[in-house]
Amino acid sequence: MSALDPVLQPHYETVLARNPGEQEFHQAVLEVLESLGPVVRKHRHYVDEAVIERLCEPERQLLFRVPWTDDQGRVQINRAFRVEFNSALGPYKGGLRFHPSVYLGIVKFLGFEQIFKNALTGMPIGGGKGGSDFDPKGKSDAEVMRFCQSMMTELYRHLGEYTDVPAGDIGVGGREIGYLFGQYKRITNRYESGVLTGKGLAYGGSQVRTEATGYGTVFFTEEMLKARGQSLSGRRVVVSGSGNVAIYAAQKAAALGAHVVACSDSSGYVVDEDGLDVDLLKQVKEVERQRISAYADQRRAATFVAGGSVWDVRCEVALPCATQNELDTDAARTLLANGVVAVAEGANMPCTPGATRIFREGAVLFAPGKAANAGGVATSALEMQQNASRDSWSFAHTEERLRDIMVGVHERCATAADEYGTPGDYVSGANISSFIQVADAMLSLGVV
Ligand code: NDP
Ligand code: 2IT
Repeated sequence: MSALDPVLQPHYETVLARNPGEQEFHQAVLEVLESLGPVVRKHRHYVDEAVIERLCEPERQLLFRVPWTDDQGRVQINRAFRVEFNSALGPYKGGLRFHPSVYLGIVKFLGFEQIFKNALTGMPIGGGKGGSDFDPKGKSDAEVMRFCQSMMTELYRHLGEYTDVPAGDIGVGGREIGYLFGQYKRITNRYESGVLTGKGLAYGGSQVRTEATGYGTVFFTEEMLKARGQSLSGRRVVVSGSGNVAIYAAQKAAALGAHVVACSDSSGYVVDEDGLDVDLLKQVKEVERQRISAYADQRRAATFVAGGSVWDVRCEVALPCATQNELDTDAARTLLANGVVAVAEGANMPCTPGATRIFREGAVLFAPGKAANAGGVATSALEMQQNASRDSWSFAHTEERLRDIMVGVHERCATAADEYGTPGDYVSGANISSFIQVADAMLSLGVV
């Protein structure tokens, strides 16, 4: 594992100085820059032509007020963001997150990651991210709708199928995308299907988009194991989170013969030694919008543990699918002691830098989020393709495309890691392969 190359040190310091207090953004930048030593030693022009500085500064950052009225008739004010980070490869593409923790530093870290993730998919999409500190928990459908409509009333002027194409992320699923699309259509008087992805199947959504991030994470995990002559079949798996990514990661891992025994939310975790009942999990989380404890209430084999860490549950394959920095060094040591062989980040940056180091040094197969969870945005790009051609594909065909894309992401990471002297290291492979692609495109476009 490489430390920061001295040539790149001043660039990192500039990022710290220009973006004070944005710890998650600093962390995401440092992880990429730490991988780039061998690249800039071989290709000095990336430094000389200021590609690193350009990449670390978003092309555009939007920050605006979202006023809305709650069910009691009180006016509420939230803050919303859209960071349009890099459009060298295509229109800005990336999700919207609604969570009380959202601030500019989180949106920037996510937007920065998205540039590289999107490049890894091989699809023509640039990187962006957005969101709000609005908390959808405990809000009525009508409140969520009024918030989404108000947010889009400002955001619409910055979007377009050739400009910027949001989708979901934490707290933003099919319901929110529907309200956002409805308002966009109303304001613009255009049925511009390709302006948002993650749409419902009834109005231009793609098969497999709902499942894509979780499925893709598992496909990537299978590829890593396959490269070592192993497979997921019969493996004990723990997933963190119990939202969109976690549910479909659990579903696909089980379909491939794994034994998925635990998942979590921010209040605790559930252990189910009979194997998670994914249909029940979907009912509890997607239909009833309940807490994970309600799953245990409805299933005798399951136990809910309030608080605590889901990573205390023994497993061979760990799939962190909740949020950033949820898996720390203590958890990594526990997983290693319990015999973990593979960790794949379904979430964005869920492992702290210390945890990542422990896995990489411990010879655990480790897939960084920008590779492992790229299936979601890749299927968004497939949704855009279908919208552009006014077509809709079958589930089987779309899933096959997703599988091929994840095999391609794995291949790109593995090849770059080999070429730059870090074989088997998917972190450096992902960062190097995507950096070179984006940097070359930027240089071709001139100083813009
Ligand atoms: P959801 O909102 O559907 O689910 C999020 C899950 O993570 C919930 O179980 C939630 O628990 C838990 N969680 C969220 N914040 C915290 C926190 N601060 N502490 C502990 N648990 C938390 O989101 P998604 O499943 O869509 O997203 C999960 C992760 O995957 C995120 O990192 C996202 O950026 C990433 N991702 C999502 C993609 C997508 O297509 N949706 C694509 C690629 C990556 P609780 O309900 O208690 O808050
Ligand atoms: O982090 C991510 O890749 C997403 N939230 C999905 C982005 C998208 O545009 O589908």
